[in-house]
Amino acid sequence: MGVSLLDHVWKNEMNAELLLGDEAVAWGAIDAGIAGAYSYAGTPATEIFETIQIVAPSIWAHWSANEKVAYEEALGMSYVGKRALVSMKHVGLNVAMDPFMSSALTGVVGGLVLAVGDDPGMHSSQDEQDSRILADFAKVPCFEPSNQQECYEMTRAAFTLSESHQIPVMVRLVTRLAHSRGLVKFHPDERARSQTRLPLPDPNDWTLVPVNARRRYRRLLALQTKLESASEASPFNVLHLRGKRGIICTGPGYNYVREALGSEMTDSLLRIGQYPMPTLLIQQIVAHCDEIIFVEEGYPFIEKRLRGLMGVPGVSIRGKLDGTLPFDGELLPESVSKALGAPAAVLNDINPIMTGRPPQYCKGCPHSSSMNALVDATSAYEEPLLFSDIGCYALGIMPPYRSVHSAVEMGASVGMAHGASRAGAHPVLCTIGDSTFAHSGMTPLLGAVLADANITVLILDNATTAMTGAQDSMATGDKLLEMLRGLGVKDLQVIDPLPKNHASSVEAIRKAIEHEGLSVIVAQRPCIQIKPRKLAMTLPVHQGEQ
Ligand SMILES: Cc1ncc(C[n+]2csc(CCOP(=O)(O)OP(=O)(O)O)c2C)c(N)n1
Repeated sequence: MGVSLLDHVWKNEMNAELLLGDEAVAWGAIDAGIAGAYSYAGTPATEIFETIQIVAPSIWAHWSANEKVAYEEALGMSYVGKRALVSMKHVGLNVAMDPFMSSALTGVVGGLVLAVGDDPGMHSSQDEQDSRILADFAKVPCFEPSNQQECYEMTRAAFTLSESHQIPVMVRLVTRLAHSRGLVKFHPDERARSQTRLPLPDPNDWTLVPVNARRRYRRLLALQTKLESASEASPFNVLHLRGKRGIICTGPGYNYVREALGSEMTDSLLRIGQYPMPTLLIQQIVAHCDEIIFVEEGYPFIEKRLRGLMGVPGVSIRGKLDGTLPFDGELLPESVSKALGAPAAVLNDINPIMTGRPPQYCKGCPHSSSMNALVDATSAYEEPLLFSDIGCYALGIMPPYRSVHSAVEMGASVGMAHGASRAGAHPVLCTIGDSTFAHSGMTPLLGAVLADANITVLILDNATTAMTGAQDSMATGDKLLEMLRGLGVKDLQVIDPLPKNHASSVEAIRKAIEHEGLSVIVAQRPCIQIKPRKLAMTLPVHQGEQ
């Protein structure tokens, strides 16, 4: 991510910049007057937070330990009447679901906007999810931009809606939009908002003991009609009644429809950018048409609702559920063109000159030495179990290492190792990075310490969150060793994962395996990418910004 010279030229001449979707969300939040930004890194949402960190130093923006903590910190800021943005990738919202759900009941004071980056096609994720469903599940409104300008506008609108209805609001974007650039015009009229502070709320509204929670849940339910009216009237939900074929599209799907059919489109079109779903608009297009095609990025969220169990008599409903569009992966211009019976989209013929290259450790990566030591230390055993986690080290699944047997979700390795050892497996080892350990490895380790589980935990401390672009890590160096001792770890060794230390690293791992009970080894050596990244982060600050 960076602020290019070109961006500055645009901004100076037209009060506009060429921005990534992520950057546009960040600017929308800055211009809405946030006092704080909270996040834990995760593609494709990382640059939202990083932009705020770089361009707006007066806004509180420090990485949080994980997404749940990020959400709670943002909620605390909202409680005292200031606006806050919290951003994360889709699986991060799984981690933050608990405070997210409860915050729909407490409500908010200062506007609270949750920006979520979904990753259809799994460019950089362990699964595919559609966060609109989680907004619906929590009964909170959601905005879904189609382009970078809307990323900016909708983020601002989300803050207004959040404060006027005292409810958290989601902005959902997808990788294709988060990581591509478009021209964004600014209108920074609300920035002074961060100076003002709204009055504190009634503690009874925020203390979710059953008697209060029931009352607050009824309030949330009563709010739904108002939120639906806001969607019906939203400038982001646009209906054009024309031909008897109707298209209902959302997010970048709208761009592909426009590209396939051109601006002289004869079909009826409903473009949805604000939820809860605008039922009346949907009813109108369905009553007008005898065929509806859904072009949604993600799950067939609206399509499924409309189809229900029985369908709509007299109206053919097409989309992902009948195979008109593929269920998995991203929408593509060519699949949308095909679904609409339009000429195939012209594709940039770039693929033939790009050679496929499997991911691999960087030259000199300390994880590579750790994995080599792990392989040699366990080679004498018939069936060593090598659980791992999410981070660069998961590349140990590749040859020549083959030293990763699982990478399920952040923090899973320690608990899985503990579970497997209880079933009698031996030896059981796990590898986990320093950032992942801080995110969600400490609590399972606490359980393993208390039970003295017969496992070896190898913490690969490269002093950063390398996989997502080298963000700061909270559990590194001596601090990490102190934390481990504080958690009660007794058998603790430190190794320096360099090729020249291979023999002593192997010896340390063997010793840990032979130790009856829990052993922890910390492999301490900074990621070789840290230095270039830190330089890139010192890019010039946007002119005239806070
Ligand atoms: C819940 C969740 N949040 C964020 C991510 C994105 N992510 C993948 S790995 C990772 C952390 C990697 O850091 P670390 O464990 O220190 O390993 P490294 O890459 O530095 O080797 C992050 C933030 C994710 N996959 N899941």
